[in-house]
Amino acid sequence: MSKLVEINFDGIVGPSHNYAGLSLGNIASADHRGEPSFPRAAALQGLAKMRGNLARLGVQGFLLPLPRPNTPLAERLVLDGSEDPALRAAPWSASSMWTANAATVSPAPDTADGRCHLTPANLVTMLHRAQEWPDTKRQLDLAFADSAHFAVHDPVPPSFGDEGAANHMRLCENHGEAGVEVFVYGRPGGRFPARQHEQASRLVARAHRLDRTRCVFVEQSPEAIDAGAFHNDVVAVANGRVLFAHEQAFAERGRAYDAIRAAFPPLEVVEVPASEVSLEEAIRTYLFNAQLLTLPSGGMALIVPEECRESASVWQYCEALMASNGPIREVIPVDVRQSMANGGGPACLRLRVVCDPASVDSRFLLDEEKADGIGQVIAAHWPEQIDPRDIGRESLARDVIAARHALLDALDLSQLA
Ligand code: SUG
Repeated sequence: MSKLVEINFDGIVGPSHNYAGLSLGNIASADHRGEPSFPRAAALQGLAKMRGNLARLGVQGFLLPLPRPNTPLAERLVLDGSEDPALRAAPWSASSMWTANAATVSPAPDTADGRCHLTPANLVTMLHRAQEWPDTKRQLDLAFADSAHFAVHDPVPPSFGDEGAANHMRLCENHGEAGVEVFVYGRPGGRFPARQHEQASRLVARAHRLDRTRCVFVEQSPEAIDAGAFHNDVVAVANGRVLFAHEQAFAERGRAYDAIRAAFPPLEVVEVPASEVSLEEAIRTYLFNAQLLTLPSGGMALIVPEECRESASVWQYCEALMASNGPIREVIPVDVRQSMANGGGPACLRLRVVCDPASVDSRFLLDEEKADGIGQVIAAHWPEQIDPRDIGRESLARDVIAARHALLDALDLSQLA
């Protein structure tokens, strides 16, 4: 029997979590710009989500916050107080919490050499995110060090923007069997940046040595990007045979579904019509930025943000979905409001890796006891509140660095300091 299972590696929200409004095209980030943030609450919300999924699935991983403030970047930016506050905030960003953007992952059954391939995302479209990959790669190199099972690549070279798993979906009969990988790219020219470049997607597929007949390249709809769906995972999510997508997720949707079905005939599309949930409401509530999980019982559950339950149209749709005979039988809201206010829902906060848990460095795998320990470190060390005016202050820098070090110590991962 295959030992391959899907493990969700959630990003632990870092102690510098703040609302600096750095992401053009991400409406939540722009709307909350300048507001105080609550890093401790944010990290505890993320931890509670992890605990819920650990209980549901029996397995859960995590990745650590990256070193912030990023002093070498701050030095290169020659920050002297005269600069734009957005520039000052970039080295402080806790954006690595959204591990769906950490890498693109092709599980072993999909690749020519039978190893799981990971390519860290270069995230070159935005400065605060482009700084992530070297530290992300260090962490992936450690967590997935077993080269009999994993290959960790270098990122795609600039200027081809790569946003990782947020623009990648996988369809399969079972997680441990060969799947079909769907890469979703954007075309530039709209009012917001199209962050995923087609050539980046194609390069990743080649580097991972995927079977060409089991890869599909699909264009994200320009209207979705213009409405604020800066990543495909804001308007679509896949799991097993199921593609759950908004009607306006893809450019030429009929052709997109046909191309996916040609590579993966058992495809089941659960499409949400705009007449039931508008694109704007889908983006505001992040209905599609959900974790679509196969439960041990075999059924699927959709882990959605609490914001979905508060929206009349979205919740009405979810209730009908649960009552239907379709593949998604449960919709479970979770509170990740601190992350949501920066445009990161339940799906942004996790990187899916299909692998044998025994092949992963166990320091990156969660159990109840470790969750308690992480919770204690967060409660004791994470700042309760950050006012954007505090960004850049020496005393806050000291607190943020010390908080991260306390976590690394508790997890025996001081080598990432
Ligand atoms: O890249 N927000 C992130 C949100 C990433 C969501 N990820 C996925 N959809 N997979 C982004 O836009 C906001 C940071 C700020 O404004 O300070 C930010 O980077």
